[in-house]
Amino acid sequence: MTLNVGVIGTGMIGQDHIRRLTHVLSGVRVSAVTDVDAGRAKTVADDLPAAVLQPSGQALIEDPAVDAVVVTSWGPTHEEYVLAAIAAGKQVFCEKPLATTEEACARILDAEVAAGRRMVMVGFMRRFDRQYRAMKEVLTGRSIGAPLLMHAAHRNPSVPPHFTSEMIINDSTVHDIDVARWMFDDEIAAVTVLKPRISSKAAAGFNDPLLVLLEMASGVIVDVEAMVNAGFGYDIRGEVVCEDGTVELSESAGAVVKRAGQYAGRVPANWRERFVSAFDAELQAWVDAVTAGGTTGPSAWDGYAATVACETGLRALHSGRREPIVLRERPDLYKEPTP
Ligand code: NAD
Ligand code: ISE
Repeated sequence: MTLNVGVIGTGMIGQDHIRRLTHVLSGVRVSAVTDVDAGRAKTVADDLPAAVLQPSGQALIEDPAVDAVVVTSWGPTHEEYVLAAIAAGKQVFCEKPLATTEEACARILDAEVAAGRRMVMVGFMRRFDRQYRAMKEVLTGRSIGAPLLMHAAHRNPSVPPHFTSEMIINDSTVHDIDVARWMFDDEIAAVTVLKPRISSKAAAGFNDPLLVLLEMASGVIVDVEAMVNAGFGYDIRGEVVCEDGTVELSESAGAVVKRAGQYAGRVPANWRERFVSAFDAELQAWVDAVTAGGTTGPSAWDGYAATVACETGLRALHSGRREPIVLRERPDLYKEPTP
């Protein structure tokens, strides 16, 4: 059986997901695309023999030739499309963020709970990365004792001129927030944001890097160095310190060359290169689960909790204080930990 997927948003990651849905993954094809930039969507559709160009997200969701929906438009538009997919009874994969405000995420939770089944997967692809999974396996096995703290770094080589300090939290650190919740099967209790010396490469008025401290409910503390003008490459780091040992992500770029008393390897150029296999695994898992009649992976609750943590992080950025996180009661639909 082939799953027919409609893609809303044919920008950078939309095109990347269309490429993998078309040329890399199995059991799926792209049957419709749309974008507010109709010219861009048409160019993409012209390259896809099985795809229809739909005039709007709503039309795409209603198209009987679309079994399930992928949302890769701008964050503020996600709520509308996720709610419409749920209302149409269609499974939806939504790129992060699930939605940009706590209230919008809560509306999605309410709609999914009313539908009585999980219909939303959020695109936190790091959960499908081989290295993060290996790290979680070590922690779950308890061979190095209880976790105490985690050091993480999220370094982007550069960002477009419109990027802001707020986006370091909402756009970038949101991944580390999801990793922390997933790695420790725990909620974040409070956020503090420290502002180190500003990089001379940062645009005026822009605090880069930031040090984001996440206090988990268990007491584990996660420090995230988030930097978006690192220059040298896309560098994602993580080390969990436990009572009897440590576990850390290995270098990601394959071969290390030792020569003339030195060693060297490649630093990924960007998130696409670093997480290409994770994106493939994430969307294949979604396709397989939807084909089997359900969904998998990060849930709408995970999307909600991440957005609340980001909003709290923004408060902490501006107040300079430790800001506690308050979540609504977790509905039964989301009681099981998500893969
Ligand atoms: P982009 O600007 O390249 O593409 C977004 C596209 O959405 C554009 O073509 C735009 O015209 C279209 N769009 C905007 N409003 C729309 C609407 N109402 N209906 C239909 N189309 C609309 O952005 P991008 O970098 O591709 O990011 C898209 C989403 O993916 C964002 O939410 C972003 O956070 C997320 N993203 C996730 C990752 C990841 O690592 N998981 C990486 C990059 C982007
Ligand atoms: C981008 O939107 C992503 O999601 C990438 O994974 C992240 O590393 C980058 O910082 C964001 O801008």
